[in-house]
Amino acid sequence: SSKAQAQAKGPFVPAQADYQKVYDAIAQRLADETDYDDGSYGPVLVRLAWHASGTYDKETGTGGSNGATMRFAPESDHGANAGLKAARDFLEPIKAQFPWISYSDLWTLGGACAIQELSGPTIPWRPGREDRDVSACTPDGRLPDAAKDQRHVRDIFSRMGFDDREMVALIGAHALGRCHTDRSGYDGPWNFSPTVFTNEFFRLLVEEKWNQKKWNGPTQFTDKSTGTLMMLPTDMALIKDKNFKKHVERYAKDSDAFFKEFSDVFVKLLELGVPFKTDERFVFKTSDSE
Ligand code: HIF
Repeated sequence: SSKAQAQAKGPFVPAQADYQKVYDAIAQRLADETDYDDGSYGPVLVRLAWHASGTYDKETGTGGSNGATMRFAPESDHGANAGLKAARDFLEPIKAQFPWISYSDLWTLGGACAIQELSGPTIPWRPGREDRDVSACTPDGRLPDAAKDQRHVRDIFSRMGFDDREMVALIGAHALGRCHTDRSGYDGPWNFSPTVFTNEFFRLLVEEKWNQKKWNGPTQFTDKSTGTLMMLPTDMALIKDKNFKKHVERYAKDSDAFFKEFSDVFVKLLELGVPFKTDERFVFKTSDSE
């Protein structure tokens, strides 16, 4: 029919199955490329998705994952983004394989995929971000400074539109990955399974005794039992502040509540400021369910 012909000639409109192919390609590359850090690029992909999104400012509507402006200096050179080239480069072969996907969709899909592949909750994901040019780069200073306290955590995350409960849920993602002295100056992982998404961050925060680390680096905290784990000053702020602490205690005891509330707030983070044309979110199958 003429309708079918018009559709055939029109631009390629990807469907859920096409995005699942992108998910599968990222998951496969995660499984293949184990010679990195603790054996997975997953944590740094989560960090890329978050730093792409966490520049959002609700007052001006600027920043957020739409645009993928971290491809460009000055944003790529902002101190907070040190080390994220590893994540951007990891995704380049995926972009080459699926040139129709925008970088901004790809980076956020990469974060959602990593969380799911590292045994975390399902992260329903929505397409529709469009890449923007260097003029859309956000100013330095929008991402949090780990050396600061609860006031700063509240300032930064309320600028994005999150409440206390959502802030605590989000920060549970520090169960994943580690700090690198050549990136942030901090050193070490938050728990013993940095490539598995768990509520361990919260359990350790309440159950361990955390002492200031004696070293020449920036102020960070270390667990009394083994001296091998770490907490940032902003992580410690979650137990210094009683409104934060009640959620830390709840998530430490109730992994299901953490998974559910984390998923909701991470979905919200990845969508901040994006002018979506569709309400439909896709739930991707993980590699072990296929
Ligand atoms: Fe992180 N975060 N984050 N973070 N982050 C680091 C690493 C990771 C903050 C600081 C740091 C979130 C919030 C905050 C991840 C994910 C998320 C590092 C170490 C620092 C300093 C970087 C390095 O040296 O490589 C601060 C101050 C935050 C606000 C309190 C989010 C909630 C937890 C939003 C989030 O999702 C991940 C994953 C990593 C590990 C990266 C890696 O390469 O392993």
